Amino acid sequence: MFKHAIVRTPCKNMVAGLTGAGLGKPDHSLAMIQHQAYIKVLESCNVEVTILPPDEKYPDSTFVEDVALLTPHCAIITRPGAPSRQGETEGIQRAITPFYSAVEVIREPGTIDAGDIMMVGEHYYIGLSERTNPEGARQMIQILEQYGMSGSTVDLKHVLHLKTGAAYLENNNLVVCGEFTEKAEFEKFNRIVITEANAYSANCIWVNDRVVIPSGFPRTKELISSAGYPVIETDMSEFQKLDGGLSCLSLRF
Ligand code: CIR
Repeated sequence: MFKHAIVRTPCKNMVAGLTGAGLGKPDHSLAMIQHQAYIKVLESCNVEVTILPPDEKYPDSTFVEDVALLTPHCAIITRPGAPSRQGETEGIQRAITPFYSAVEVIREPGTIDAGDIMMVGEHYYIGLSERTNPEGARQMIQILEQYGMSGSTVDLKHVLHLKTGAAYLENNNLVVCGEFTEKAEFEKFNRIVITEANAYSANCIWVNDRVVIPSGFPRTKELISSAGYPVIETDMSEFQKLDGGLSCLSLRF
């Protein structure tokens, strides 16, 4: 179960965020409304949410998930693959200090975005992507092993991050889309397959036995409800314009 979450308020400069989505610029005022609703959703799942202030220096800084991996045993500060995001780690390191005494860091030349890391119990799947290089993954696995956990890599072809197309919902249930539907390493899971038309909703989050999905995907809602979860929908349109999914907006631990 998660007790805490950390989020960062979107900055006005989010309009300059990285994106390949081709959906236009996000509207900051609407993003603020959606972000506040997202926080309420997390609170309704019984997590205490720490809200960090906007950081105009970093347009993508609302996507806090990428800059740290928060495990039950230690926190690991990542080294984001996009140079424009590397400075985001400083603020996150400060924010996690009250919660963690064991804090590790990924070092150059390793790069890793935690959007590429999916937790399945004590094992962590790490996508090798344009953001996460083999050295970043190697350092991450070494740190996980030091604390009694484990990790393995997954090659990615098309998606930005591993969690763009896969989400673990606990109880052996795994949401998969696109290239993840056929991966041998995921065959052992009870796979909930999302079609390409609904691909954005494959990035959903399990929070204390509920599943939060983006609004506008009735088929995904149906599939996840049928697997036995109460589903909560929340509007994500402005974050989608920056390639950001539901998981990217929070660190849950
Ligand atoms: C980026 O390209 O880094 C941001 N615009 C979106 C990050 C999304 N994060 C995630 O999928 N974990």
